[in-house]
Amino acid sequence: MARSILVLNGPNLNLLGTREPDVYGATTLAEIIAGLRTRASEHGVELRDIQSNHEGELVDALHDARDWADGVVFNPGAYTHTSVALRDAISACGLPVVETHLSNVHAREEFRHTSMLSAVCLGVVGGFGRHSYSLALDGLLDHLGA
Ligand code: CA2
Repeated sequence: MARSILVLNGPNLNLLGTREPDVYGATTLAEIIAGLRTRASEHGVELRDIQSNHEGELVDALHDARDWADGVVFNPGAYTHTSVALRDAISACGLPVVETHLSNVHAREEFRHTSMLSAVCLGVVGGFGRHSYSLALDGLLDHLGA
């Protein structure tokens, strides 16, 4: 059966490529998603993407993904450091989730050094800019045997 992957992005990531290119790069989210979709299709994998600035919508997206996705590449943005609700949703959905960050959060402010989510994720990728997403996708595809 064909595999499907959700690429989920949290708050402010819709601004990628338009502001703070020194921190987050000059590539837009749409360009990142297009590259991931091409890579996924080479493996016969369908890729859907959702971006939301709202914690509850991200929770809903994880719940809905139970019905159709085999895994999730997830950049939770700042909710990484605060959200028990997203941690519970990741646990509850039972899907392999790769926590993905553009920046190396451990090289930044101390409040970014803690993730509420890493312990319930399959793995964590960060620090490679837009390439973090393709590394996360590759890891997930390998995990799924796709
Ligand atoms: O490095 C990452 O991917 C982060 O998840 C990005 C979050 C930050 O709060 C996390 O600590 C690490 C922030 C996303 C903000 O995205 C912007 C993009 C362009 C311009 C401004 C913000």
